[in-house]
Amino acid sequence: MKILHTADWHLGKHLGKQARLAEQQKVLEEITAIAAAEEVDAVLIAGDIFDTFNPSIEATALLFKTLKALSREGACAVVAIAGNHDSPDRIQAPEVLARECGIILFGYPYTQVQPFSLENGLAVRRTDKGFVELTLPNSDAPLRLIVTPYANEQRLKTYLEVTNKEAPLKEVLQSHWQRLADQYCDGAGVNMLMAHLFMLKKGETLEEDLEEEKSILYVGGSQALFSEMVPAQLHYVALGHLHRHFFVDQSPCPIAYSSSPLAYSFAEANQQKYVLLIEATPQQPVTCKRLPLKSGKSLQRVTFEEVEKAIAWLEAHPDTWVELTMVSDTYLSAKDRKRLYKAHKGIVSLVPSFKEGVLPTQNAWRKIDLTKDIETLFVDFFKYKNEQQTPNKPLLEVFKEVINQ
Ligand SMILES: [Mn+2]
Repeated sequence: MKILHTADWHLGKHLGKQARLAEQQKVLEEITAIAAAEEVDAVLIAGDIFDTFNPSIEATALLFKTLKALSREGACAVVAIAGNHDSPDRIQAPEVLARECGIILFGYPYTQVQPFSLENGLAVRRTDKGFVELTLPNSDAPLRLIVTPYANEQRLKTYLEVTNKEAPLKEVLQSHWQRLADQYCDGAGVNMLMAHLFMLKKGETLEEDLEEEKSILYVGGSQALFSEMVPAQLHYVALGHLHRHFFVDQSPCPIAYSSSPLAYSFAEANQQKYVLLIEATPQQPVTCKRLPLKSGKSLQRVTFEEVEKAIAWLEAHPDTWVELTMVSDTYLSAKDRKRLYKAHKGIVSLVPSFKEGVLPTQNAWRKIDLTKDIETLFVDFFKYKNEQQTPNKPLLEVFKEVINQ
């Protein structure tokens, strides 16, 4: 059987103030075309489907349209799980309608879907909390999926009914996965795990991106888990969370991050994005093919001293997102700012920087005015940390709530 693995779509995500929905639509069409051309039997979407808990109608419509297209009228099973950016309820709510198309949605690690079968032969026969066994129309062997959407440590332990709250998350998840694997994953089928979490090979660390990814790695106490926790019965582990493609380990089976379909921050500017195509047969090692994605604008960080040279570069590279740094020994005039913005529609941020010697350091220039009220300071900090994106209303409400306590 053929399985397509993708993750981290982040539908509705902005880069600074710039919307990416048009690019997202294009790249999802590209992924849908690949899935159709390869006639895959199942598509696994490993979390962070939306970028926020309250996605727009446009982002939601794009998701539903894409899931429907991927399912090819039920010829292909589509399984999607919630990531840390998703509202689990929102991901799971359309489940009853989705299953009519062979689409299965998991909001929580303890979600148990109801068995069903479609006329063409696609069926869910055995289910458990965080587990589903699929019968696929064009495959003799069943596909067993252990499914772990994102949840923070406390919730995960509550869901899994762990009585010892001090037990390390690693042990809790490992025994949960092992129990499901021992109960359902025998040699008669293809057995996989899909999860939204941070996993590494023991003894290895992330080589790069750490600064940019730190915020998503440690939020909610979801510390790194290790590949040694993966049950030996599995053929493949489809991960989401980190936006760069890599194989975490080849043991006990290939364990991979597929990558996000688009570069979503300047730290990802030079990453080739992929979907992964897995061919699997019971009791055989899988083969994994990386299929590079071509859609999406490139992201470029550039630095200039002269406004004229910057404008010439901008005009020569219209189809990119740009972080432009202008180095000068004086402030950038309003007139020059206007000319730069006029020369290019994709400037995400324009960073004024002083020549060395003019001011001691850039940090000195970026002085924080502590006379401002706490909410303004929070907004400034949030923008600084999130590429100039302003915090949304729900987040501000939570912030106020916390401050008031
Ligand atoms: Mn994530």
